[in-house]
Amino acid sequence: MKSAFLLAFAALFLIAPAEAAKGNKDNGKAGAAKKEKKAAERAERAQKREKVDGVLDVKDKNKDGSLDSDEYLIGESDIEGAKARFKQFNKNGDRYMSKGEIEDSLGL
Ligand SMILES: [Ca+2]
Ligand SMILES: [Ca+2]
Repeated sequence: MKSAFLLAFAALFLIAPAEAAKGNKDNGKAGAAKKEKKAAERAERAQKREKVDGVLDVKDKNKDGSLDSDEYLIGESDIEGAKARFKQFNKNGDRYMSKGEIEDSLGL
């Protein structure tokens, strides 16, 4: 009776760490996948930010860090579409599409 108890007790100690290790491994995998996804999202956001910077670089003629509609519409082939986009991006409805507004609109 006593030995059976000891055996069960010993088995508990053998199984428990194995289960714990398995759990950690699974968590590790999920964690790594999550980290990878986050890294990919971060990279995508960084890429979008670079694009925003690029667009501002080209279009922000007076270098005030935001685009008025004239600046934004220069070089756009689809003026009506660009106007709609300007309205959509210009969240606070002033005359400027700020870098922050552009980034917000892109989910950055
Ligand atoms: Ca400007
Ligand atoms: Ca604005």
